[in-house]
Amino acid sequence: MNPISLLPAWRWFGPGDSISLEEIRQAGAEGIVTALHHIPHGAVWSPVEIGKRVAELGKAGFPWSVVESVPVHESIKTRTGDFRQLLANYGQTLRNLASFGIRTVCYNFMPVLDWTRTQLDYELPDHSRALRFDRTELAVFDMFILERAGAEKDYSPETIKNAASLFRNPAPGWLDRLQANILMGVPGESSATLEDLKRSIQVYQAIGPEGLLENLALFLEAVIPVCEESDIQMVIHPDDPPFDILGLPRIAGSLEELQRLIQRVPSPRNGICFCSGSLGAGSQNDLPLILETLGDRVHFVHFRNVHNLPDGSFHETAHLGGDVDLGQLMEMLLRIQERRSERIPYRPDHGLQMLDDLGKTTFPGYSLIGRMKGLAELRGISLGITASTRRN
Ligand code: DNO
Repeated sequence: MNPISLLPAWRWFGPGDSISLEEIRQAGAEGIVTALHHIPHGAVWSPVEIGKRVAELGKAGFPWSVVESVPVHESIKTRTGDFRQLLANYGQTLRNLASFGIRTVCYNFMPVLDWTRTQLDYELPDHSRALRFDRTELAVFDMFILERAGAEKDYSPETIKNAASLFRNPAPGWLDRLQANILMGVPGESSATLEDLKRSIQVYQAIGPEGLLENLALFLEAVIPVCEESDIQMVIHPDDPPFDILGLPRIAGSLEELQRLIQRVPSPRNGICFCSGSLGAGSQNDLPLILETLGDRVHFVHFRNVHNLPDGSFHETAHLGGDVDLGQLMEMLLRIQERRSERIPYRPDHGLQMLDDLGKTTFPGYSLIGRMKGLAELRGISLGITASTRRN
């Protein structure tokens, strides 16, 4: 095995991030994952704006390893309005990024909401805090706040009973918090409103999973030729959570769905961001099998861990503390990387809020110390694997 580790990277939200590039350097990262969050979804990222970010990172000694994300505008996902212009804009953004040597672009194709959690400060036994997705709490939101027609069909009688009793006797402020948590977007970007969500649910119900896959394929067919010309690798982030919620269709949450997407648009530029936390929250998913089957498509990795409950609820855990065996995945990824001429970038995705960060306001999932701990552990695992392979 080639004794070179994957490329340890760190998600930085730009100049508004309370964590500095210098701190990220001290945390052990070699590359940066970032996006131009201040540019409205759908607008072209100009060479001037991209250049400013490249220069800022360069000054701190970092390459811009991955763009996460160039967001896909809702009108592209729904194929409505000025989607043709938006597709042209996306292509132009990719060309502009490529002109700065940026080669990997992450995106997701989740309707309206990016990742969804019901609680952002779930206390673990050691008093650190984690993000959590609770099915009963989702049912409270779905049935009693969103008041989605037919929502009760998605929950067991027991969940409905528990949700009704939670809704009748909520802790002060809890219902508002629940709503804000579910509607929350990417840190530093605006949240969806309840009205947006209601409207979108109707639109997406008419589109359905087949229609959404078709819209994704049409998006890729428009941008992949640009990627081929400009040497860009697109990577789709899996749906998080990787199953249907709130009546919204999901199309990238399992091996079968990812395979279907690749069969539909076979160009090697149609790649995957392997997120162990998102895929790991699906009981249908065998993560080593996904990597074994689709490893050649993986060009970016999120290492994160979760603990799953039988009803589909889960909470995030320390990187080495959950149901997913990150050591095994790291070993497989090192083998996949051997077949490549380039290192695969990875980042410690989400960390627990812990130690000194408990007293601070941090972006949910993106505090410094929990991620630093995760990164240190991941680098150690990688080194352990490569050292032992060298010996054998
Ligand atoms: C959550 C992240 C996601 C991810 C996007 C990619 O913490 O993993 O927000 O960046 O879904 O487009």
